[in-house]
Amino acid sequence: MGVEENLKSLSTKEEENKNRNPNLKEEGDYDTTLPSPKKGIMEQPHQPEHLWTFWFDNPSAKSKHATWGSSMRAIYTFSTVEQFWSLYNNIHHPSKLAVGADFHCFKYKIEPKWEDPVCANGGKWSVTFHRGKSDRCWLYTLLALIGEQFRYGDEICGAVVNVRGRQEKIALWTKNATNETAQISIGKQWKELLGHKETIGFIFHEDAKRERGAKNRYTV
Ligand code: MGP
Repeated sequence: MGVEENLKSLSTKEEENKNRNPNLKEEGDYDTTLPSPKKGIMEQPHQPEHLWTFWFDNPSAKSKHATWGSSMRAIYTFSTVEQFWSLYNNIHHPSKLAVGADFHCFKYKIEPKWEDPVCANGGKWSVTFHRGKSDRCWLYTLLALIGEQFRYGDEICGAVVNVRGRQEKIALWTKNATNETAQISIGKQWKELLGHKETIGFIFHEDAKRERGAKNRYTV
């Protein structure tokens, strides 16, 4: 199945879920409806290749003096596309998250930190949006991850959206920053999936650790 078709079939599920509960994204709403199985047919859950974990860093728990990441928590690990949709439909999307929040979706057992041994030699591609404008691209990024859309899928660690006062930033973290072929392929494919026309840049974590505002090593 091609990228577009795959996204479409996953997006259709989102539409179906919205139709089931049109008030879904209101504060305090929890969708408890589940798809009713057809009589006599056991529906097999769709198993992604990897388990994925959502992580959240709560801005109200952040203090200027706290160590970076000390308030970051793994909130849910999911193993099926159905579980993904139930979670996705019951959590706030970036436009509704509080300023300062960081929301991550990483492969199970990879922590969204430079210090994680799998991330340590990696880097990230990022795209910046005006505040309130990243919801669609965040969803497309999640669908591309769990739908294993990337040709260099093994290179992917996960994705994060940082919600800030004036902007939202989505970053795609990868494992081996020096593997230029893989990074360029991932960057190009990600832009294509998002329908993003502007140039995006890739920063090595090693550089980000040394200085804030590190320079892009690759651009596509
Ligand atoms: P950032 O969030 O990657 O940069 O890191 P940005 O987007 O320029 O800043 P923001 O204010 O919009 O969040 C910001 C700072 O957070 C870094 O300079 C580090 O001090 C700290 N930091 C970020 N990350 C991803 C890590 C990490 O993985 N490990 C540690 N120890 N510190 C980090």
